[in-house]
Amino acid sequence: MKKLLLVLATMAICLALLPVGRSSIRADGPTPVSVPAEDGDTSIQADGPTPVSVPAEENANFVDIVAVPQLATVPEGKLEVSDGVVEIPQSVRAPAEEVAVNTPQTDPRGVSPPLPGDFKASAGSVTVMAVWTTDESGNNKSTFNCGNSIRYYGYVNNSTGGMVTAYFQWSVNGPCGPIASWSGYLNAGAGNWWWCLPATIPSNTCAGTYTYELNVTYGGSTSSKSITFTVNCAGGVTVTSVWTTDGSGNNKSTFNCGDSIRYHGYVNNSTGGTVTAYFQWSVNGPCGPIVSWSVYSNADAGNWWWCLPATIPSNACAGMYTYQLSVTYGGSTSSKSITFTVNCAGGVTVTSVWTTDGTDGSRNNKSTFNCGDSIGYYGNIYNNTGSFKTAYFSWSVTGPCGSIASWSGNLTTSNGNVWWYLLTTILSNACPGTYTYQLSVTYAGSTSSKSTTFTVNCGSTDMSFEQTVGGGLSNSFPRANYSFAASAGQSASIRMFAYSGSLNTYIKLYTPDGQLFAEDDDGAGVGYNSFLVRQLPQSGTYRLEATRYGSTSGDYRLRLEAGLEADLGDLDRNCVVDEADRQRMVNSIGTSDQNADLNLDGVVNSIDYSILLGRIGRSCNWIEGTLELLDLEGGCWVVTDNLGVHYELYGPLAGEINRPENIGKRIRIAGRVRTDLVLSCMVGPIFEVFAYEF
Ligand SMILES: [Ca+2]
Ligand SMILES: [Ca+2]
Ligand SMILES: [Ca+2]
Repeated sequence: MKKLLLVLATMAICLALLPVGRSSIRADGPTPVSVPAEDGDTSIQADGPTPVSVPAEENANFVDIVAVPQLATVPEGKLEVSDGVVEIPQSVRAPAEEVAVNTPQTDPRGVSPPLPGDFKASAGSVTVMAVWTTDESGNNKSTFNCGNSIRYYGYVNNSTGGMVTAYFQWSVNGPCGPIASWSGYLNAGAGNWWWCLPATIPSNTCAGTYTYELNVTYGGSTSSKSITFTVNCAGGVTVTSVWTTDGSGNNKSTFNCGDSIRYHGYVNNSTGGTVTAYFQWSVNGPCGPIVSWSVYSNADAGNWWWCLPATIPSNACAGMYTYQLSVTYGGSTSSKSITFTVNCAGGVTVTSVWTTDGTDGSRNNKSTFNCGDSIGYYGNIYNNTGSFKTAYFSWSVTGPCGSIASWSGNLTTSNGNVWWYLLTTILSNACPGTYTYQLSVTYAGSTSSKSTTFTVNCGSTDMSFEQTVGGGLSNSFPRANYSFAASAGQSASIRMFAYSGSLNTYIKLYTPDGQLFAEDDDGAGVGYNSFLVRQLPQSGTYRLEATRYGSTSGDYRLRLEAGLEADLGDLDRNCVVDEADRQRMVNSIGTSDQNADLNLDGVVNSIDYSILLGRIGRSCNWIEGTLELLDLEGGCWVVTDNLGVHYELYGPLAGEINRPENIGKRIRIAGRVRTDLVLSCMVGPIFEVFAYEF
């Protein structure tokens, strides 16, 4: 209770130092705010943090804010062909009325072009004798550019001797599919006639070799001829249209925050082959971009549509957005854009937090610090309400020994992305380990938080078994760290004595993975000095923290010895303080034998001898028995040995043993009987646990 009251008093002092309700935000630079870690042992200058508006160029970290769709979310292969087929541009389908059926030519061979060979037709049939292509004036031509006029000619012989109706089919196919087709019934007079289908090479078709074929069917048989011609196009990759849909592909142009959205684009590749083009999707709104994604990708010849599936960020700003798709190929960029609307409730949220080296100029990201280092606690805040809003900000930083920094208060933040920071320093006496920094912002009743962790490495002095170290503790230096290496199963006996000032010693022992393993305040049984014995559970480097109780100060000595010692005075470390130890002590009187200098005052004298004498008979022999919960005094945990003796366990490890799931289990415990303590049950000896095994 004494300790608790002191802690509460300390907390009250610390709270009084905090900038409660203070909002004197200065514009001329950030002010460090630190908060006492513990024990009130800190010299803190409390003041408010300074809001920092983000320079535009430094605020472009929207990639961290919105979920930018990744390539992997695009449907497999990235390319999808509409309706499963290559779409033919509608404009190139020749309407039927454009088919010019020429009047009969009495002497077709006089018409250009000169017809090859002899056109004798078999009797009773309609036969395609020849096909060719010309320009719009009828001049023979077999190489065209995109957009050129073209005429698809056919020379047809009707040997039936009279007018018949036959079925004519024109088809023109190229590397990207058909570019012209027409079919229908036409009357063909007896003799030789030519026919032609006027058309245009589409401006966005693919370059390459095309095949023109004319089929005529009459009387159940079909006659065909085909030729090839060449189309040369400058070629390019262009965006022909863009649109947005919901996640299922239905057209949609008004969304809510959090909705699925697909950004579609229709792209034509008129180069005649597969090329690699640079695709850029960008979506910008009132608070900046919500999507920015680009990729070099192969685009096959012809028309294809692409789509980028995404989600309107839940914290997007409401308003009008512009979606643009740009494709760059061969040095030229083609773009199309459209707008859509987003409706959101709006709020102020934390979107990311991070730590920096704390220097105002460079602000380098940093996540591993040493004690005493400057540190900046940063947070990205997203206000999508459309205007300045005042929100409640709360910074907290906690580590192995509690809080090392905190600040809270109202801050007014502008619309869009803004970052804020709190500059301070890692206390020079902070505990090493992993710290968690969290920033919470509360606005309109809802709180948004982000947290991150960082590491603090603070200097510790190497020490080894059978070594005595020392130093001074004060408000400005309330703890000293020592490191020692040990193996699993090895035991350590540690004592810490004050020899000046008001110092009330306190020992904390941390395992190699940073967990507090054992601690002792006054276990030496001599004044307020400390003595701790433990079997060590892991191999590795342990940290021994020599600290103090309350705000006491003074010089100390700390000694680490190997082995299980029953108590101070178990000089031969055989788990009992007995005559053998007394003899060793007698022999050491007047020497500087540190093993026998029980109170670490630098001399072995009658004081050490009397400490030992008071402990004769104390042992740490193993006890073995069954864990029971006796129905006494509201429940008494005991280990009952084979003689029926109830041992009431004591110390931090007792809490690990005294658990319902262990009732009835056999257990072996090493420790010592404490005759200097009285616990509530009073059913048998009090046994301080040093080590145990079930
Ligand atoms: Ca103490
Ligand atoms: Ca002994
Ligand atoms: Ca001494």
